[in-house]
Formats: sequence, C-alpha cells, structure tokens
Amino acid sequence: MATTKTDPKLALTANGNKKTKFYEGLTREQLIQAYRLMYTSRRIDDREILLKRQQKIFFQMSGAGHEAIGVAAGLALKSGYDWFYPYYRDRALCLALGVEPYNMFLQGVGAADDPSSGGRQMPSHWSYPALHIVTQSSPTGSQILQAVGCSEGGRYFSRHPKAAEIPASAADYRQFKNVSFQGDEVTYVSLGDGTSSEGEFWEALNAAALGKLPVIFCVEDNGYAISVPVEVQTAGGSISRLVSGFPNFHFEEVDGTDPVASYAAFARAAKYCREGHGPAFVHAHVIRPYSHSLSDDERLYRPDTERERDAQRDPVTRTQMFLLREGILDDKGITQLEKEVEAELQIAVDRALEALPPAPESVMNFIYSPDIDATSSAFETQAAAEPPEGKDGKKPAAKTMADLITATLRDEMKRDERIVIFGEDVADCSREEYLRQKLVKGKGGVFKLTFGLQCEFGNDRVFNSPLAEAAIVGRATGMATRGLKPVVEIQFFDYIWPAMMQIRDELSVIRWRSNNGFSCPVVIRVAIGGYLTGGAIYHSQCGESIFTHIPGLRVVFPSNSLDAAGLLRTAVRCDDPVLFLEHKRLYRESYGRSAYPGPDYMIPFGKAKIVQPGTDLTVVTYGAVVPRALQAAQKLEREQGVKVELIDLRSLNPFDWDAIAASVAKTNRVLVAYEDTLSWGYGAEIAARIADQLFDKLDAPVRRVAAKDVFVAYQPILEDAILPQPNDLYLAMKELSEY
Ligand SMILES: Cc1ncc(C[n+]2csc(CCOP(=O)(O)OP(=O)(O)O)c2C)c(N)n1
Ligand SMILES: [Mg+2]
Repeated sequence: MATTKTDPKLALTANGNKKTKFYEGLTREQLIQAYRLMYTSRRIDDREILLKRQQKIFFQMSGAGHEAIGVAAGLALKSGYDWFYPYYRDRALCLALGVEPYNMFLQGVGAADDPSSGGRQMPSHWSYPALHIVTQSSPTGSQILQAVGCSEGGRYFSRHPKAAEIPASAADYRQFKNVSFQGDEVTYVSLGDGTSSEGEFWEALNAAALGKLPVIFCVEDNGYAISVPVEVQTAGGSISRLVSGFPNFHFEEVDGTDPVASYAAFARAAKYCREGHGPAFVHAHVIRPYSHSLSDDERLYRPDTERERDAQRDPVTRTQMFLLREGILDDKGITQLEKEVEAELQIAVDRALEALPPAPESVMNFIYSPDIDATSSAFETQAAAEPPEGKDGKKPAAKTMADLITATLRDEMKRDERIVIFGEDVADCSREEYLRQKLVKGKGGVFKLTFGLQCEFGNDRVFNSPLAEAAIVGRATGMATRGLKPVVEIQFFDYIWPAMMQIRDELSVIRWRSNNGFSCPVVIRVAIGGYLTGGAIYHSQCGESIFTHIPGLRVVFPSNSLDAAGLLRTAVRCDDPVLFLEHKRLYRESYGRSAYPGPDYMIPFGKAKIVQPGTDLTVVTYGAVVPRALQAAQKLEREQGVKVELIDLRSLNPFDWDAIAASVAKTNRVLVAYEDTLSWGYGAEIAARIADQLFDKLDAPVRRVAAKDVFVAYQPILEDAILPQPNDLYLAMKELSEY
C-alpha cells in the first residue's frame, strides 16, 4: 500500500524552469493537446447549454470543472486497450480517449446515428465499444461493481486464453462475443463524492481489494451532490480518510484541477495496477462551476463568496495561465488554438442539427439479442434415449430436479470454458487445502446444487462471493460484457432485492440502451418459493411478476427435472440475461423426476407444456402449483368426469400465448393459478389478455387461485391457509366447470 497526497491548495505543478521538456513525463506538445481537449470539453458544454435554451436538445449535463482530471486519466491510460466506466462528468476523458465532439452533439439531439445509444439515452451517457467505453446509465454508482467484474473478466481470459476462442461447433452466444484482453490492462471507473455514499461503492472496493484487481477508482470530489455538501454526505468530510483502511490499494489524493499533478497521480496508479499489486484509488478535488445540471440553480444553496472561491481554481483558466507562464504557448498561440476549436465545434453542431432522428418503429429493436432467438426451434432438441435397463432388469432411478440441474451445469462447464459460477456458499470449500488434504467433503451450495463443481473445474471457475447480492449481479454483468458467461446464484429469492437496481436498471437494459453496442447475457439462478412447512416470511417468497415486468430479462420457472435441464441449457447457451427460478420444494420432490436427457437437451423459451390434455376447462399454471393442480384435476375427473387441460407455462417471459389461446378456444373456461400473492400478480396479465383477446370464446369468467395477499407465515397451519392448496384449486375448478 502506498499513498501520495498533493495539497489541493498548492499552485499548478510546474517545474519552474521554462526550458524543461517534461512535466511529470508530459511533453509540451502533450500539454498543448491537454489544453485543447479541456477547452473543447468546456466549449461543448457551453454550446449544449445554448442548444438547450434554444430547445434544440432536450437535456444537458456538464463536465465543467472536471476537465483536468479527465484529460489526465485519458493521457495516462490507453484507449481501446484499458476499459472505462466513466460517469456523466467525464466529457474531457471521453474526448481524450478519442470520442468526436460531433458524436456528443448527436447524442444531444437524440439522432439515429448517435453511436452511444441511437437516441435512447440522455447526453453524457457515454458508450463507445471500440474505445472500450462501456455504456453508462443514470443511477449514480451502478457502474462501479460492473467495472470490478470487467476487470475480473480480463484477468480470467489472461489465465484461460483458450476460453476466448470460439469453437467452430459453438452454436451459442460465443459466436457473437468477440473477446479481447491484455495481460496488464486496467479498468477505470469514476464517480462523484455523493455517490461514494452508495452501498455498491463499498461492495466494489471490498471485492477489488479481495481480488487485488487492477481497477482505478476515481472519486471526482466537487464538494456537492446536487445541493448536499460533502460534510453531510461523507462522515468526517474526506472519502480518502474513510477508504484508507482497505488493503492492497494504492491511494492518491490530488488537486483534480491541475492536469499535471493529476496526470502524475494517474500514472502512478496505473503503474501499480499494471504491475499486478492491486487496485488504486484516486481522490480528485475538483469544482462544479455550472450548477448540478441545467435544471439546478446553485445560487439557491451556495453564496457568491463560495462560488467565487471555486472559480479561482477553474482548470481551464489555470491551465491556460500555466501554458503562458511556462512559455509553452503565447497569447497568439492560445487565441489560434481556441479559434480552431470554435470552428471545429461549429461544423460539428451544424452537422448534428441536420442529423435524422431514429425511426419510431425501431423502439423494440435490441431488447433481446438480434443474433440468437432463444424461442426458436434451434433450441428444440430431443432428449437422449433413456438409459438402458441394468442387469437386474430395473431402469436406473429417475433423477430429481436438483440432480439434473447439477448435471446440466457440469456438462455445460465442460463444453464452455467461459462459464464461471459464483455466489454465496456455492463453492465446495474456499480453503482449498482442506479439500486437497481430504479433510472435508465440500458444501457446494446451501441446497448442494453446485456440489463437486469447484473440485472438478477449479476455484477460478467456481468460487464463493462475499455476502453481497448487488455485487454478485453487478460483477456478473461486468464479466458478461467482456464475453464470459457467469451463472450466478442468489441463495434465496427473498434476498434478491439488494440486486434489484443491477437487474432492473443495468442487466436487462444494457443491450437496448447501447443500441446493441454491449450485451451481458448472465444467468441468475434463484431458489424460490414456499410450501416448506417452516420457511416463513423470508424463505418462502415468490414475486416473479416483479421480474416479468422488466423488458430485456428472460424469466423461466420449471416444475420438473426434465424441463429444468432443458431450460437451464437454453439459458446458458442463449445470448440474453435469464432469471432462472428454481422452486425449493421441487428440488427433491418425487413428482416430475426423470433420467438425464443428455448433454444437448434444450427447450426453447416461451413454449408451454400440456401436462394433461382436456376438453372442459383450461388451467394455466407453473412452478409448484403444477403438481397441486394436477392432483386437483385428477380428483375432479374421478369424481365429476370433468376433463381439465393443464398447461404448465415453464417460461414466464416470454410466455406461450398460443398454447393458452388454443386451449381456451377448445374448453371455453379458464383458471389461472399461481403461488404468489393474488393481487397484481402474474395471473393478472394472463387474465387481462384472455379477457381482451378471447372474450368471445369464454362461457365463464376468468378465475384466479393464488396466495392470500399477505406474507408467508412460519406455523404450517398458517402457511397452509396462505398458500394455494390442492383443495382450493379443486373447488375453483369445480365451480368454473359448473358455471
Ligand atoms: C441512485 C441515484 N440516486 C439519485 C440520483 C439523482 N442524482 C443524480 S446526480 C446526483 C448527485 C450526484 O452527486 P455526486 O456523486 O457528488 O456527483 P456530481 O454530480 O457532484 O459530480 C443525484 C442525487 C441518481 N441519478 N441515482
Ligand atoms: Mg459531487
């Protein structure tokens, strides 16, 4: 660990010798270039502000005051080689990495040709795949964990270079994920001082320190988060002080309005990371001269005296003075440079104002992969022939859902070295020596579904994560952006919520918001559901409709072993993010066991299974309600002769509307049954759609059976009363059939 601190009150770093050729390693030409970039950045902000006032663009976010630290980072790091997760004030960094001003204006006007998003994102939400600038979102801080995952991805490929190759036979996501990596690459991520209060920031620092990862965290501290000053935001007022206890880090605290000192800080940080010592933290003191955004007026909460004090540290004016003082440029040279920039920006603005907007018909493009359609027949493969009978004439025992999920993971890991598995407790044993010395057998997950995988594939590929769900999903997202296929586990659905921001605002939308520039096809396996007699409130939750409501996320929910194997393989090989819901009660149930269908068995998403055909009533369900509904249907047929057609949806997003419509056209009566709470649940959408599109086919109202609108209680008598039981299903089916 090393710390370098520059007093932010010091004057701009200078050699005091006009004849010198280098300033902390920067040549005079590089300093002129740095000034050109800083000036360009500031003038783009000014132009955008004007355009916004003229209502020619729709939003403005300035990088003013942050130019020096941005340019310094751009000079110290390598565009298209290192990886970048900048935040919205990093305009100067992006310019230094090679983004054209024209492209920035294209984003402002929301043009079809805007390379960051094709008009989908606000300006200053950078995304430039060729430059390794990864698509940025608006939630402050959600980029930080992804940067950690990105750096882990680079390290993984360096250690497993064969994984980066694309086998000719790989009919899967790898065909569309070209991988590049460098042994000494660095990942840059930046954030504001306010954002350092987000929990994900701390999860990211912890993960980077644990893994000694080559990530540079840059906090651009302008003293405010909109109107909230740093002393209200950060205990003690200094983020440097708070993070100083993290091991394996190199720390820098620097005047971020001084490009030379900032460059030196970044150069030291990058060297430390490239040499493999661990992550670095650059705390840059900057200013924010243009209010938070155009929607904010800082005079409401900052007096003139304070604003004037800041203005004296303006990085653009200070750098100009520095060039003059050092004799690097004279007045004429400065004027000439500024004229050139103005002329360049005028051309860029004029061109951008003529750019065409995106076509309204394009809005649905790139929600999912345009390359691999996980609903297509390419994913409809036959199960291998049943294994032969043994010598005793008996068939081998049918396998549980838990067995087949493990078998599928094992076969996919053999087939594809890009698959990594991590989560809480998923490894056999983090202290490998215990396994080597055969002192322990290993755990492999609280439900043991990943048992044996670390021993077989090594702890690079199967490992325990800290207890931090946002970190699990955020890191996986960063890894998948680089071309890995993380198959992560959320131990209980009840604890998925810390990861919600990553799932809803990042994972599911990265492809769409970057206009197909980036993608992150992660698989999240989640143990879900109740009927556990004792699971209680926090080990029984469902809540799938909260996730089926998210565009861009595939949601599947198998009810039996064979479907679990087929759908999991599709999830792993496809090119979209998938939430794979595994019902805990079904893991080892005797219902729905089967033989392993072989290493290539797949089921396309969006195809329901007719569990039993019928003519009198349709029941649409999934998950643990399937065996309960079957039991009820069989009783109804025995007692009343009513033939129920039972549909197991298996995939919840997309879902098999055709199967529902065909069945309802035949039976004219339909019950939708699910384990989650009744109101606003998954069945509401199905029922609404049936009412809308199949109204003339119905002889009875659409009915639902689901859990009561309450949490799942511990005492089994209460649990039974809360969750839908076979008898509830039976009564509803009977009533509907008699309607
Ligand atoms: C998670 C989240 N919460 C709130 C906001 C609204 N918001 C946008 S910027 C901002 C302040 C950020 O301050 P800081 O991190 O210091 O960055 P600065 O803008 O000062 O550079 C807030 C509260 C947001 N975008 N994301
Ligand atoms: Mg701030």
